[in-house]
Amino acid sequence: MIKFNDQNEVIGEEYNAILVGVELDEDISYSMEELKGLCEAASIEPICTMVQKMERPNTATLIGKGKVEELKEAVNNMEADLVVFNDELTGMQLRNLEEATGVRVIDRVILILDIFSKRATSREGKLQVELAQLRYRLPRLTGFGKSLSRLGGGIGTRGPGEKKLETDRRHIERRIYDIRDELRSIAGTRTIQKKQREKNDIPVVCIVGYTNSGKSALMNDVIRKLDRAQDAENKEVFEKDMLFATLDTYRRRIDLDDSHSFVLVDTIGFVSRLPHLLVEAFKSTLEIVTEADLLLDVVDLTADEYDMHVKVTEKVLKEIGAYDKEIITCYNKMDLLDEGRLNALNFTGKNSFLISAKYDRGVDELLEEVKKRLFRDRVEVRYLVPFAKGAATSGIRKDSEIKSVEYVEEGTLITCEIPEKYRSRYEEFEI
Ligand SMILES: Nc1nc2c(ncn2[C@@H]2O[C@H](COP(=O)(O)OP(=O)(O)OP(=O)(O)O)[C@@H](O)[C@H]2O)c(=O)[nH]1
Ligand SMILES: [Mg+2]
Repeated sequence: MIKFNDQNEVIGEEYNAILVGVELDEDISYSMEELKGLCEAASIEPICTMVQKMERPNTATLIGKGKVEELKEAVNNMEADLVVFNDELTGMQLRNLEEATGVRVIDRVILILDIFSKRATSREGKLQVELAQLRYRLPRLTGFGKSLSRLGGGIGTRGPGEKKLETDRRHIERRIYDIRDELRSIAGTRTIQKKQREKNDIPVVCIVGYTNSGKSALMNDVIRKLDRAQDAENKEVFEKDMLFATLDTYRRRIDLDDSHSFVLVDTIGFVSRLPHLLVEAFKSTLEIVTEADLLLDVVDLTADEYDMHVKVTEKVLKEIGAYDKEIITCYNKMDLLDEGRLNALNFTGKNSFLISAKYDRGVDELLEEVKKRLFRDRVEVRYLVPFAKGAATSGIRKDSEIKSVEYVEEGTLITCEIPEKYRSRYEEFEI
């Protein structure tokens, strides 16, 4: 028996779930394996898997009539209390399937949303997930309210009774409006922060990639290497062997040396069939990716389908409008591959690096390349600015990385590295 708390969230006991997938024209075995991983991340125990090959899904129940009967029997025989579909279900399909099986039915979208809602920590992250949940619920409200219907945003939430439907709909719409409002104001604050960053002109590097590939591990390795501050340890981010360990973006300033710094950003991981609603909701958090000077796509070499992971990442980057960025692919976890497999890999050029974020292998070479790309358009220039032109001196300080400053009779003598695009601003002082 599953217990709910006041908010209708599941407490205590795990669900025993039957996983169901529909195979149209592509092989879904990997996707079903991943669904198991997602279940585990949501404390759901997958007890059996059913796949139906078909040409066209059934409008009323997704799977065919016979398969529904089979599912019903399996639920009874195995005492399952949940059915998880790999495909997104319509409101009608959810209702019909719940009626037929007598247990709660959810789909991949609710499952991922549920994991996200449990893990989100920042105010913004929580609001974004809630927004996606509400937008999922709204078109599925109609027709619900039969005794068995328990459609909710999260796995543990129970749906409304028929009479409450209209009130619920209005309530949801109002809540969506309020959330959007608050998200806009959070985004506004971020624009101010962005302006400040631009003033300092520190380049931004975003770590992106499939979930569990080692993005946070890479971030932590770089922090350990280069952050000489006493509280470097406190700057490390959460890293764990589970799907969606990171749900917010984390920014850290990294000083490569005295005159080369950048902001390194750890982001949320991607997954195949990432619900579109969620990508939408996370667009503002991922906005930093679209503004980055360079992306590091971390790929887990030990994953059987890492090619597919690269493709999924490409697809999401396209969706958020960041695919035109410079990308370095970082093939990670090389420590887990034997010599033979490593030798078989043939990465040429400076667009792919073989690394181990955990054991700090290949990361120095990677950072060397990052440095080259970020600062390649900088030139070393010497300026002599008369004391009367104080504004130019502060302008140079703002726009460049200062190497040295000397005060001579004629004025201030500055040696600095300045981005090519700002050079002309101070042309008259160049010596
Ligand atoms: N053996 C080995 N394990 C690694 C390496 N890099 C990361 N890991 C492990 O892989 C797991 C996932 O690493 P994370 O850094 O949390 O992965 P992530 O990409 O941030 O994942 P999400 O935040 O969930 O998207 C952790 O258990 C890491 O310790 C590596 O180079 N070698
Ligand atoms: Mg992470």
